[in-house]
Amino acid sequence: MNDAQHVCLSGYQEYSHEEMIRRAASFRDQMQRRRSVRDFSPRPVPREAIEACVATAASAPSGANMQPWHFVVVSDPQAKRRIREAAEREEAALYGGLAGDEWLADLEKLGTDVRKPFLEAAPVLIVVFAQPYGLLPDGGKKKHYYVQESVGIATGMLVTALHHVGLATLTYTPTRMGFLRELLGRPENERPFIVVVTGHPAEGATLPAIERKPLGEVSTTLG
Ligand code: IYR
Repeated sequence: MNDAQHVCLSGYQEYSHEEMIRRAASFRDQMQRRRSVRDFSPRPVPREAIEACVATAASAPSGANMQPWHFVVVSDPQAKRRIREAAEREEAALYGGLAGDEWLADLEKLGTDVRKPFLEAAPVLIVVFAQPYGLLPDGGKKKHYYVQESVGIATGMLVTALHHVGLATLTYTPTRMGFLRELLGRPENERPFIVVVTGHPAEGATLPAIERKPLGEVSTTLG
C-alpha cells in the first residue's frame, strides 16, 4: 500500500480562457524581449531582488524532489576577478584550437572571444552547481535523479525571474568549469553547471544581429 502523506493543493490560481490568452500573450511578449547580454554596467543591483530570484529558481521541479542544486551569488570584486582570470585561461585553450573549426565558425556570428570582461563588470554572478549525488550527514552518498534536467529547469526559471525584474543576463559556460568548485569552496558532490551573469546592461550595449527560429519550425501541434 502507498502510504505517501498528502496535503491539499493550495495557492492554485484559475483564470478564464480570455484571461489565459491575455496573460500568455503578455508573458510571451515580455520574455521575447530577453536577450543574452555581454556588455554590463557596474551599477549595483538590490541583493534582496537577487535572493528572491534565486528562491524562484530553487522552487523548480526536480527528480524525486531531490533539489539537486546549489546557487552561489558572487558580488565580491576579488572573487569576480579570480573567476574572470581562470575563465579566460580556459577560453584561451578553447579559442586556441580545442573548439575545432566548425565550433569556431558557429561562434563567429556572436563575436565572442577569449576576453570575458563581463565577469568583472557585472555586479553579480550566480554560479549554479549541480549535485550528481547528495551527501548524507554520515558522509554517505544519496542518489539523485534527472540532475541535468532538474538543474536546467531551475536555471531557466532563474533567467526568467531575473528578466522579470528588469535585469539582463548571460548564461555563460566556461569551457572547463572545474575551477569554479575550487574557487568557491564547494563540496566534492557538486559540479559547476552554468554561470548566470546579471546586472544592468551597459549604456550603448550592443547585441549580435541574430534571430529566433519561427514557431512553426520549433513546434508541432497534433489534434
Ligand atoms: N565559452 C566560450 C565559447 C562559447 C560557446 C558557446 I556553445 C556559445 O554559445 C558562446 C560562446 C565563450 O563564452 O566565449
